[in-house]
Amino acid sequence: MERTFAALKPDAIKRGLMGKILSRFEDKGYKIIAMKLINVSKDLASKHYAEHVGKPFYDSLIEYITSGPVLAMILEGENAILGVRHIVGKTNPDDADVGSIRADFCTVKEYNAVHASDCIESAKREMELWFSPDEICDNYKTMSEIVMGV
Ligand code: FUP
Repeated sequence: MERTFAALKPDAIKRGLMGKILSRFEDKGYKIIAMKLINVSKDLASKHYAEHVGKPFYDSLIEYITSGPVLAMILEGENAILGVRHIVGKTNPDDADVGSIRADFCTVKEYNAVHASDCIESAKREMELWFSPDEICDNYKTMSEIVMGV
């Protein structure tokens, strides 16, 4: 079992896509064990995107991620880090596979609706950055887990 961090960015919230995007994660079978709708501070935004400091798109990226609420979450499941990245699709919607969120809902990389951790280290760092341990609700079983007696 793996855990990963994902976030629906302000364009997804403003376009009313929360339900549609979340259903893709739920339909795949990932368990949502933490979630919150938050206004991202400049401090959190700069920590989250620290790897992009100095790049030409950095300032607009920070402006965008702080421009409205973000729905942050932790998803759990088998190979969740890679699996969620596949569902999300490549950074540029033009390169994303049809059927992925970014291909199906987005047209430009600057507004690509969703963030998902890209590796084990990023997932750990981002989960710890966005959530405190008491915000994690891993004390429930999904219906599949109950039926399978897990
Ligand atoms: P991803 O892991 O797919 O979210 O992509 P990156 O970490 O490379 O980039 C983070 C965000 O920066 C992207 F979601 C969109 C933005 N970005 C740009 O605006 N322009 C670029 O050339 C590259 C990324």
